[in-house]
Amino acid sequence: MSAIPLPSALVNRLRSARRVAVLTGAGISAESGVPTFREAQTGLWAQYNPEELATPRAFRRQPKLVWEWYAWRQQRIRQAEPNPGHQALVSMERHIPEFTLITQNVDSLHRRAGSHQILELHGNIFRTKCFSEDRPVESWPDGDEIPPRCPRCGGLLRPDVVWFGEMLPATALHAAEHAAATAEIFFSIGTSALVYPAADLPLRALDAGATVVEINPQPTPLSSRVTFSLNGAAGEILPALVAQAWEAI
Ligand code: BJW
Repeated sequence: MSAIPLPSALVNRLRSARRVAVLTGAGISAESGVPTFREAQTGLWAQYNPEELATPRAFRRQPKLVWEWYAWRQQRIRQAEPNPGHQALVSMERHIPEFTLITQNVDSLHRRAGSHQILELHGNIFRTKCFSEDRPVESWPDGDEIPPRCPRCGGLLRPDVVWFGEMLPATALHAAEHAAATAEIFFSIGTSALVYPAADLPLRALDAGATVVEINPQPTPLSSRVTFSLNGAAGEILPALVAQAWEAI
């Protein structure tokens, strides 16, 4: 795996770096079998555009449809296991004194892999909250109604994720912005870099003078601006990078 050729300037910079921030997107979980956000849906869901389901408007109009879409995705994620890309980031965290992992993913795979410092910008698919009160709800009585109702106020329950037009969790976003503005190396991994404010983070890091590295098999709006654009799968490039930085010494 470490035979993958990587720029030696990047390997050397990573080996001596003290502050590193990493932004991940759906692409890092693709090799675990979790479909990326914008890839074609399969089966029953093929007719729906994910960007049109992940909005408060869609939930208001068709709460059952949206709840069932998330239930289907939860089931697919439960069957998935973290892959070598997630595991390489666990290893990187051990080597870097100030390491921040910022994820747009809602799938908990970084946590399941063993990463510790994780900022979840778009929430988590395994948490639930009340659509009316915007408060977390951990349990509710069994019943036939879909979605179930909030045991406190009777409002509809929804997944605790961030939909288009909604604010990101302020504490996580501020911490991510700080990490981007102070990192020596910033990685943008497996994200189409289309969704804001997450897509601003690598640009902030560039403005602050960081080395910015993109890992993606496809070009994105960020590709032409980064210091190193590594064209390939996260599950192959990240383990090779970690091996060349720390195991090959
Ligand atoms: C691999 C790989 C492998 C494959 N290895 N790579 C500024 C300008 C324009 C618009 C806006 C703006 N600021 C805000 C907006 C509006 C909006 C927005 O960004 N719209 C854009 C679409 C234009 N943003 C918002 O509404 C955000 N809220 C906000 O800004 O609040 C303030 C505000 C409110 C109202 C008005 C103005 C401001 C909220 C955004 C919430 C996003 N939520 C979602 C859903 C989460 C729940 C769920 O999962 O259902 O988050 S949308 C979806 O996109 C999901 C993802 O986290 C996110 C990013 O997607 P990601 O991860 O990049 O996935 P993909 O599928 O797009 O890409 C996968 C990539 O992997 C590809 O590039 C592949 O090539 C690659 N890949 N295999 C490495 N093996």
